[in-house]
Amino acid sequence: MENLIEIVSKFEISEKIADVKPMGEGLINDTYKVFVAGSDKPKYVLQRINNAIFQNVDMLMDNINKVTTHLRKKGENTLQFLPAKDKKLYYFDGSKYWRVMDFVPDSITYQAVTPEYSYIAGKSFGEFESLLSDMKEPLGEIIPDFHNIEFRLKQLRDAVAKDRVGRVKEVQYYLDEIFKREAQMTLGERLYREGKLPKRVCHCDTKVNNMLFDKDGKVLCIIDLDTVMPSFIFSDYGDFLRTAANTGLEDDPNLDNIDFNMEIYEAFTKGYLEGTKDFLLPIEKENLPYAAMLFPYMQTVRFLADYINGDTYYKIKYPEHNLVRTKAQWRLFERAEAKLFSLNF
Ligand code: GN1
Ligand code: MG
Repeated sequence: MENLIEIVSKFEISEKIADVKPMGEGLINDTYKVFVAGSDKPKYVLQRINNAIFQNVDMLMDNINKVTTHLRKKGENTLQFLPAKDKKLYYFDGSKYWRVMDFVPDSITYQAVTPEYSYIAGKSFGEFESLLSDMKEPLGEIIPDFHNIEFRLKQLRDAVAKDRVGRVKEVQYYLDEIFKREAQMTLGERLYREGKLPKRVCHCDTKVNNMLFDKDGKVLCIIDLDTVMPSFIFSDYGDFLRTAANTGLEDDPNLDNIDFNMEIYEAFTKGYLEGTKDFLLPIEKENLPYAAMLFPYMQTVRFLADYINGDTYYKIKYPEHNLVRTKAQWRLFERAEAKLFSLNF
């Protein structure tokens, strides 16, 4: 394993680095907290950027820099990255890419929220989109077609056709159920092609744990800005509910734990509509129930494709992990569908 203290020393930091410890639960990057001499609280966050997934690290950090600069100009709290000694916002050690940002002091993350916090989160993510709606400089599409469900279904079909590790036969039930819903679930892309649905600058990874709160429930900062890019607002609305309205875990092995919590859904929607009232179009508003169904659906497709491909994308903790995730996301989709389908279709 690389010497993490040495890596941190490649950045513009004057203090003496005392320790580096693992942090967080992300499925893509590796994250660590950095301690400096004389304090028992973390001072910085070190991240190894997964550059199999984020292949254009210059574009990645350039996007993030544009977003944080824009937010900071408006007086918002946002992530602060430190330059490396060569002034770049990342350090390349010859095989891996690293970045360092300030640790946001006295911040708390949650894996689950109450309706009250869900309302606050809805408002904050709505306002986040609103604050970014007047960005002049275009952002690069860091992962092309990231939330394009037609593309994700195509990737699933390709995975099935190759059946690289012989897993297709055991997941046929899920494949049938997924493709049965294809026409409804690709609605967003059709509306886009018809010119009825816009793309806006979105966060695109609005999981519950990507928001830092203070101890009084105020939102301190929205984090994990890697995927900020143009998308349908459905991305931010739907992906938050995918994690927040789930009464179980994203990878819950006990499907009985999983339900779609309508109280969280309603509180979040209320906050989101308030945060976006300046710009949200009727077509976007009308299709919010669709968005809440789309994200558990899309995540099922993505976990299942990765399982069939032999686990090449998401970090896994045990061999069946992506299958367990697939089943858990599908159960969440079914619950959301049962409660929301008639509101939209
Ligand atoms: C990934 O790395 P993390 O956990 O923030 C993924 C999201 C998925 C999520 C599923 C770049 O996010 O799109 O929704 O896992 N990020 C990328 O938990 O693929
Ligand atoms: Mg994340």
